[in-house]
Amino acid sequence: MTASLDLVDVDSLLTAEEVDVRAAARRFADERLRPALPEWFESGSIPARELAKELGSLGFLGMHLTGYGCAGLGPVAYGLACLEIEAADSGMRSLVSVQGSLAMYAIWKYGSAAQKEEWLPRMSAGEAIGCFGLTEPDFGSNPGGMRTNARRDGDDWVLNGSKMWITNGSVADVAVVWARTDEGVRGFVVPAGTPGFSAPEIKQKMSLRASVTSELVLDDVRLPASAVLPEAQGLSGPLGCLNEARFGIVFGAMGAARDCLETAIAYAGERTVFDKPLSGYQLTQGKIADMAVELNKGILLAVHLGRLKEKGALRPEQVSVGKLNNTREAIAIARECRTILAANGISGEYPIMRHANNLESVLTYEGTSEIHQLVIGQALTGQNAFR
Ligand code: TGC
Ligand code: FAD
Repeated sequence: MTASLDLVDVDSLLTAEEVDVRAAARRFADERLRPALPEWFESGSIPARELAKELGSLGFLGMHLTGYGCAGLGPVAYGLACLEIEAADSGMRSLVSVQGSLAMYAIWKYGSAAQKEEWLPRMSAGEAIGCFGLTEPDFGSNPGGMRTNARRDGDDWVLNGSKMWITNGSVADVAVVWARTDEGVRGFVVPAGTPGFSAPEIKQKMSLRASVTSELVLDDVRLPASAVLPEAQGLSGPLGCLNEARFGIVFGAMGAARDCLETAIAYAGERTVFDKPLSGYQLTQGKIADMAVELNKGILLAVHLGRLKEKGALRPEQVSVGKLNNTREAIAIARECRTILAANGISGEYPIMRHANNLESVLTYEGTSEIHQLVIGQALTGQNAFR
């Protein structure tokens, strides 16, 4: 956060290492990502392979994991990197989250020694891209209903089904695919070239356009016994990965919000209406003050959850508090900032509408707001209201 927006001195809660990581991520976002994003968003295509290698060389892929070339940094450092990258674009943070917190984390946490050796060093370097296939066309919020199945055939597994809305799918070298088996839900490591596996890209997105989103099709995909993730059994496997990615979003969403607010404050200082700067009107200052208060509260919450995570004390419903609050407030901030820029607010010359559109996806993926309300509701009341 710039000094001027850091109203409550969140910086004083950070270590020198965390500040350094944040500065490196901000530099990359400002120099490499921000100038290119309007064009990537407009064309709906990104140089995913180049970006993965650059992010890998800077240590941003799987940066909170240990070993296999991963940086082994703490959760707050990881969160701050997500924040700075999402200040450029949520799609860029998605690339980082899906690679590090979903695909790599699944292999790191539940994989065999051979799976880890084969994939993690290349993935942390950005030489191999991963995706994470949980959602299906008919089962998003309720992944336990999944139809994708894996049956044993001798020593092999044979997978059939489809996954939907999968980030990085078409550019992935490896897919972590969750499937129903006789033993409950299991995870499988599927190399992209496996016969019967395809990943057509989803087009015509109005949100997260600077991100690859795909369907995964599994048509009699035959895999060796060694492809199953040995340490994941049941739905707690994929849901355990979601905790990691949701944590990154708690920080990331505040990056998109900060970028909108910085843009709006600068604009209001330059724009003259009725003979004086827009920033000199009480209505404008009321908006700016309210947004800055929510931004500071959101970042404080993110850092607090990060400190709990450092101690191994972060519970899933606490992650839900952060994901629910910070995505909801980020999209509210983006929309309010858009009003300050008025017509210019809808132009791609400014990042605000792009962030607002992206945040529609961020509000939905990694558990919709309603799902996080229900997780929190269940924790408070003891009643399961999902079904
Ligand atoms: P339920 O019966 O409650 O639980 C089944 C098993 O899972 C355990 N569990 C968890 N474990 C770890 N972390 C969590 N957060 C967990 N929540 C539940 C639970 O203890 C149980 O374990 P066991 O050993 O007893 O079997 O499951 P349910 O079917 O009632 O579902 C609960 C619900 C609705 C909260 C869950 O299904 C859910 O979170 N749904 C939302 C799905 C979702 O978030 N999908 C995201 C897909 S990935 C994505 O969007 C990537 S976006 C790209 C980017 O990040 O940029
Ligand atoms: P649904 O589950 O059909 O929900 C529809 C509506 O019903 C929502 O408002 C929801 O909150 C509400 N609802 C659902 N259940 C209840 C209930 N019990 N009570 C009240 N309301 C309820 N998934 C992956 O696996 N991997 C990825 O990499 C990935 N990347 C994505 C990228 C993008 C750009 C997007 C948009 C999505 C991505 N997803 C990914 C999918 C995402 O996780 C799902 O879209 C999300 O979980 C919601 O599922 P759904 O869209 O099927 O909505």
